[in-house]
Amino acid sequence: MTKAKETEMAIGKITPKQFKESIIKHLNSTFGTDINKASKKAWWNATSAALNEFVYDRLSQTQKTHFEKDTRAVHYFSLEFLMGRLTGNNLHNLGLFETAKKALTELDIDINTLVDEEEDMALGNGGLGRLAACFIDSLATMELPAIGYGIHYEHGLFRQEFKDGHQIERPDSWREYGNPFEIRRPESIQDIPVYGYVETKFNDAGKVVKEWHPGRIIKGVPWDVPVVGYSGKTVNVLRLWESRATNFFNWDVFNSGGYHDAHKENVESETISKVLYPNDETDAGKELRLIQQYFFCACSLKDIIRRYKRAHADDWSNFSAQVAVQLNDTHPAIAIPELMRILVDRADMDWDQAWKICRETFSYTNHTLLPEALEKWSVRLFEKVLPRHLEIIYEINRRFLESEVDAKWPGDNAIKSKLSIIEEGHERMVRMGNLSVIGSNKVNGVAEVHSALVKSDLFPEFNALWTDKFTNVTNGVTPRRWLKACNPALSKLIDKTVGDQWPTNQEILRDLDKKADDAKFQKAYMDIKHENKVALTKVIKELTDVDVDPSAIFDIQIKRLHEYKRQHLNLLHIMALYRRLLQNPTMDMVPRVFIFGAKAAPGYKLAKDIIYAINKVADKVNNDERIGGKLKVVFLPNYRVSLAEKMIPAADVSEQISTAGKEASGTGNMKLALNGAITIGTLDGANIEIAEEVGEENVVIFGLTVDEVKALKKQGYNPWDYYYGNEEIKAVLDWFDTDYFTPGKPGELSSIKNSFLDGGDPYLCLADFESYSEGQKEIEAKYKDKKGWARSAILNTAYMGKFNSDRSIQDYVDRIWKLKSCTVK
Ligand code: 26V
Repeated sequence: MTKAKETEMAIGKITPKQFKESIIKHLNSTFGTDINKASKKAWWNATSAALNEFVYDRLSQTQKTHFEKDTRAVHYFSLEFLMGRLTGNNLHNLGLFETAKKALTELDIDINTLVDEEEDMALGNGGLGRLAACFIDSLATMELPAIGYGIHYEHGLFRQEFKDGHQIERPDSWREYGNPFEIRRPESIQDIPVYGYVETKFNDAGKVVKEWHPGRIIKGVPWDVPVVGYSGKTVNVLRLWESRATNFFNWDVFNSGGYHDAHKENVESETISKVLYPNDETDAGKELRLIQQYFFCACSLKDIIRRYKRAHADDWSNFSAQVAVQLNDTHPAIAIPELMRILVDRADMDWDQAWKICRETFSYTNHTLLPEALEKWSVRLFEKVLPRHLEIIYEINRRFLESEVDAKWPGDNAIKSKLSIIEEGHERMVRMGNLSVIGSNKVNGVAEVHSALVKSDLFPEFNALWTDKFTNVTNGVTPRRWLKACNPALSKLIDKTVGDQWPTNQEILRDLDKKADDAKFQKAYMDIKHENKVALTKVIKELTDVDVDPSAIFDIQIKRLHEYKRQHLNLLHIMALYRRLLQNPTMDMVPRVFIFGAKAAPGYKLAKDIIYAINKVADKVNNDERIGGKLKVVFLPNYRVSLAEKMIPAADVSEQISTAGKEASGTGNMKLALNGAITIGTLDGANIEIAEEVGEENVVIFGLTVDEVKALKKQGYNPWDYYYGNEEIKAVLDWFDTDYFTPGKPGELSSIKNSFLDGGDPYLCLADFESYSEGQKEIEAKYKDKKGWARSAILNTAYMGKFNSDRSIQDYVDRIWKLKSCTVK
């Protein structure tokens, strides 16, 4: 019998009673407590330990099989992995959730309370990091050999609190009391050089060689987080690097009396993996961020090469056949010159051969077109931190411009300066996007429209040079976490209706369309939605002390706070509704609760002002008896994966209202639609593909298209025209200048009005307002038709198969990685 079969049987056979005994055993002998005095944390730890017995078994079996078969693998390099909680997910993926639930019930413990003990692993900012987490779930589920590589941050994304409506950032200490889902691997520590200078020498054969004399060595300690595929056959790893000082003290400095200097260097080395950087516009901490990027890429490449050499010794000829590296945005682009350095300086390979290997190894995913988000590093900083890499980048650039660019556009200096990795200007900069494109085998965007814009607007000349390099892989989300685990009631109804195979074959959900008009099924589906809303109502009360009515429309906008995502357009419409209600208190309106969740980057002033404004409007609206509870507004603090899991199943309406051309894809849009929320959205990112899949009658599309946005900007957009041209817009904007929402403090919200008018309304909120407002009326009209709404909601769940991250991964496999699955015995 195969090991896999054995484990499957062991998992299948374990009874709640045995699981219960295992929990008690761990409570006693692993955590030194007992059932009478165990704390909540101890119960959670013991349950996790019982679960890990199965995880570790499959982990070692997976590693053994991959090693024996010497499989080609993909290495997903990402500065962010927004994993969320793992207990529930791992139980579900191993098929142990119901068993554990029963075991815990016998111990008088509610499994939902227990899993709430776990801190989120919030090692990411938002969409990009959560995508990486969905992708590694899919890779393991599809039995593909894969490793995620990233940083073991001590502090993840900050915890958000509100103080009088203002965002306050607090440190996130997710592993302060330990984390049962990570294993430290001191046997695989790496030493990483930084700073210093480069010496040019001649070797014995008279060839010029470069020797880098680093100024400091940092130790990289790996932590492995098991990634359990659905059904538990393959368990891959996410390997996260923690930085440590090489020696606890620099003894020479210490002995000569420089205790503080010696200590300082240690602290600096250990600072590297201390904290995740929030998306921010400030320059603060730039040097540390560059070192973070290099640190984890260098550790990971050494780790990959060590593994490769175990099977291939010093023969590099199979390297790119065995190793695919996916760069999650440009953050890990430094891996390209690092691999060149290893091959040319250390392995003594000639440049062309090394370059060929590099280009075959790397591929790059672009996740944004926003100019301010495109990474550039000053040459000066590069020279200080990574002097040898700068030289290598110059050489990559020289060869590229002199051969490839000049061959296509002879003598065209304008094109050369545009395609150069080095940007000339008052301060010379290294363009990480250009480096990524030049050093990669494939470049992809994350939704059809975005990938088209990557080609036409961001990299048109590169696309002319290498048409085949550019491709699209539309994002997806894992239905295991984002339907099965977070919405158990709906999942059970689906199991009953179309069978339980949909978590690995989401196309099966399509069969639900047969039930879309079935009154009994509609009732069952909408009853579940109602129960989920009741559950969220309790969360809202706990977090904000606001009472909301679960029979109102739950209208949800959850995502990072950014002007391009236009939470402030949502706010304008809320204020307009409020004003309409004040003018006509008997107005016929379906009660609506507008629910927000969003963190603003700590240095992003206007984003924080928008949070404050929403909170202040919420205070006023929620306590205004004149409007009879028809309108409520709540902003839930500390939006994160585990809170998303409670909000998404309860959503009726999904707000996806970015300015067309700005949201690369979005993935929250997919999660919400999958759980039966109707999208109100612009033709942007994956919204376009969602509308295609679920059908135009099951979404509400509004606003300018990408081409219309471009045309309007070209013609000269003037927000004042809308201010003077629309009485409602004018009244709402003028409201910001009064003290209506901030009693005694007029002007506190004026920065929002100013951004729309003097600020030029860069994201065209005023231009889209009317169309948005009409779209909201359409939502309301649809909602009034109970049967029509239920039908639309069901069809959203049914037709979201395309947005399963398994499909995305299959596209990567077919178009980019050329990877084969591997059955683990
Ligand atoms: C970065 C920055 C940094 C500077 C200040 C402004 C700013 C704004 C946005 C970003 C995001 C960078 C990359 C990113 O997270 N992109 C997101 O990737 C998701 C997964 O592909 C995708 O669904 C989102 O649409 C996209 O915004």
